[in-house]
Amino acid sequence: EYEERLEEDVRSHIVRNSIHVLRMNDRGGYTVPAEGLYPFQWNWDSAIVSAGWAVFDEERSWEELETLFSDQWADGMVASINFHKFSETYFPGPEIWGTPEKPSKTSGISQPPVAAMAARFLYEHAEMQDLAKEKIEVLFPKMLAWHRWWYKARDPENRGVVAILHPWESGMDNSPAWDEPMKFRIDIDLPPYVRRDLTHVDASMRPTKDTYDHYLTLLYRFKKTHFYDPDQLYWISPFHVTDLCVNSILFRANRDLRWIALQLGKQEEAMEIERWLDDGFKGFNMLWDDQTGVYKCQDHITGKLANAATSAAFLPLFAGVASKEQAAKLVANLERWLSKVKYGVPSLDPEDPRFDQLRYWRGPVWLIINWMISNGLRHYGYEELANRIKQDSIDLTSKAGLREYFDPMTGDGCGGKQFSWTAAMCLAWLD
Ligand code: 9WN
Repeated sequence: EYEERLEEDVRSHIVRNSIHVLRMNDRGGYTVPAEGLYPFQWNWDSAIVSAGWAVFDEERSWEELETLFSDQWADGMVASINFHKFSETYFPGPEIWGTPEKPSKTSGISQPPVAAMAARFLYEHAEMQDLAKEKIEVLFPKMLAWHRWWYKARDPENRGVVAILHPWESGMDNSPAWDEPMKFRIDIDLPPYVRRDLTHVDASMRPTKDTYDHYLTLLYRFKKTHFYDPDQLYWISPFHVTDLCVNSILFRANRDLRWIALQLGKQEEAMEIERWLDDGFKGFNMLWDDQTGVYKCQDHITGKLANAATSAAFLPLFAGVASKEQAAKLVANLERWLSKVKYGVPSLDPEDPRFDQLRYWRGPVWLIINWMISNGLRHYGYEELANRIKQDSIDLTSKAGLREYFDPMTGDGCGGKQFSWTAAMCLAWLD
């Protein structure tokens, strides 16, 4: 009984601390992912964080999404980063991105489209229902325009699945799934640069210099292409990948957007979204690797599936796009992975020789991914496994606090501290 009380005390402390972290990272209408390390508004962070705000301040939670869409591009894109206020603590900032406005308001690429999922969450949990209705009506056409952008700018060949043109677009920046597609040549005239991330976080946890050179080669090439003209980037990018994270989130977000459309009586729009879902089912079939029983990202340039199984392999469960048979195979793999680590879900198969328990997206655990996988497992009827992942997430945050990500072997916290999306997950999922 004493232990139970102790556990309760720890959790109520975490809930209070999570509220404190969101308030501390609030910059007025938007929340930064972490003080210093990430001083701007990041796209998918912000959408996830709005669900955290919803638990204790509904008005503020809608404001988070409104601010995210305030710098939406004319063609519908919502950029990966919105630079509302000046900061020198992050590289590359607005002066490097150099998107058309002066000074640049945003980066020139996008990030996983979580917003429609978040908007549905806010709407369904709303106590202030009139406010929710008013807000969602304004947000709906903006979210629809963003989803349309994904298909127009990132799937002009109508494959049913969209491409990412930069690892930063996936949100899983340093994934081993990009090792092969990142083998293009670095520009020889790449301007010298100073990384700022290494002043905040140990180099062993971050991408290498060679990886950064590749990131920047892409950035400068895109900038040279009529300032990130999305209609051209698809055809000129040397990095061209069908990513499971973006596509699973887009598929799930399409379901939620369709649900919202029907709430608002928008039949025609709902049918348009329905077609994306139908095509998505077909597109995902290309990403299934039957031999190993997992989904894989695909290099669109060579047509090959990635030679790495990452935690994104399980996200089609969250999308609800996997068949029952595929789900059973995914679960068998997930169980094997979990038997090799103390805390799930590692971001790479622990038996992969590249597995690195500390380095960005090459081994560590992220709570937002745990939430998506656990949610997907529940949907397919794997309650026990879903609970194990939830319990691991509770144990990790009880032990290490609100860190950016966690070591799957020791449970130690890694990367940034007082991290907004981890706080949001503690409020919206774990409490
Ligand atoms: C680049 C903010 C972001 C997350 C990404 C994560 C990391 C940025 C970086 O931080 O990416 O966008 O500089 O490393 O990989 O998922 O949105 O938390």
